[in-house]
Order: sequence, then structure tokens, then C-alpha cells
Amino acid sequence: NNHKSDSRGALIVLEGLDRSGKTLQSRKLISYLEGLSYSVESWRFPDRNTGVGQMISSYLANKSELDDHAIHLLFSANRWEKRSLMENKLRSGTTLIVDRYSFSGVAFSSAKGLDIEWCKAPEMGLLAPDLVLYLDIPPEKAAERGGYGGERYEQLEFQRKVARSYQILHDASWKTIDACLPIEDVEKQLQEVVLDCVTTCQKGKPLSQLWS
Ligand code: FDM
Repeated sequence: NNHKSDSRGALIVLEGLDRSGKTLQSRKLISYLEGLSYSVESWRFPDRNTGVGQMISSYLANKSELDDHAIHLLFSANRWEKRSLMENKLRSGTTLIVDRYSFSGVAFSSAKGLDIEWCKAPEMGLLAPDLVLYLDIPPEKAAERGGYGGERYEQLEFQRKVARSYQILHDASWKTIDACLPIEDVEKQLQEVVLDCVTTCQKGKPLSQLWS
């Protein structure tokens, strides 16, 4: 790789309901980009390995109770504590494939009834993704895939509300992929847009911040 000083990795985020295939597809994207000799890392939020992440994990497992606002801010803090590492990785040329980000934060909390602008505020100043990939699946279809784990949000009625929140957040810059298509078709569509994004960032597209 021939690094100009402003060449950088891409920040690519996968969003979607539980069971939409984000984790599988991010794994596939990693091997695809590695196969093309790009430097790439797989990230996910919440990052359960930090102290804040352990509080979140215990909340999701129903082992602790927290006020809706408090848990929202913890999810946000969990992204803030990774922000500088994220920026360093990107500037050093590593592409990050991130399973969930601020959009999950806003979609899930606003699905509980919290004000959407209030939910967005603590995300301001985090790095803006270069590409948001939305794996679109009706909540009923996702539920049919089975394997909802028993964590706090994994219930059909709540997932319906999350889907509605995602629709409100959705803007023209997102790339929506029909997650009901066969795995290989989803994979192909993702590869195309991701490669295009990685190339643009390599040419020096400036980093920007949420919400822009
Ligand atoms: N979630 C995830 C939130 O409520 N807010 C957030 O900011 C993030 C990143 O946590 F139900 C929810 C979404 C999901 C749960 O996610 C854990 P994973 O992908 O199942 O680990």
C-alpha cells in the first residue's frame, strides 16, 4: 500500500435488527478485504471488554436494572472510550468494519420512548461512518430465523419499535440491503459498495463527525 499522508482506512458500519445477519456479513467482509490485502479490523458495539462494557453486558443479560437514560449514556460512553483508538486506526490506514454504532444507540433507546434529539446529543463529535450498511429485514422474518438469545431487547414487539426508529433515522447516505436475500447475494452487494468506499477513503476523503 502506497500511503499518502491523507490516505486512510474507512469507517464502515453495519446496522439492522437482531438476526438480520450483521455479524455473519461483517465476518465475510473482513475475509474479503483481507483477501485483497487491505488492513482491516472487525469491531463491535457494545464493546463488552471494558468496564463500561461489562455494566452494559450485565444490563442486557437482565442481571442489573438501570434507568433508560443512564443505560443510553453508558452505550454512548462505550463508543467515546474507543474514539481515539478508532481515529488512530483509521489514520494509520486500517479499515474498520463495525457491527452496530450510534444508530443502534438512538434506535433502541428511542424505541423505549426517549426523545430522539436527546438520544442523538451524546453521539455528537464521534467519528461519522463513511458508509452505513442497513441490513433490512421485517421483524417477523427475523424472529422466524430463531435463536433470539433471551437478552433484554430480543422480543418481537420491541424489535418492531426498533425497526420504526431505524426508519426515522435512515437517510439518503445509508445503503439498504435486502437481508432476506440469500446470504451470497447480500455478500456480493456488500462487497461492491464496501470496495468503492475503501477506495475513496484511500484517496484521502476527510474524516468527519456525527451528525453530518
Ligand atoms: N444496543 C446496542 C443499544 O441498545 N444501544 C447501543 O448503542 C448499541 C451499540 O444492545 F440489542 C443494543 C442492541 C442489541 C444489544 O447488541 C446488544 P449485540 O449486537 O447483540 O451485541
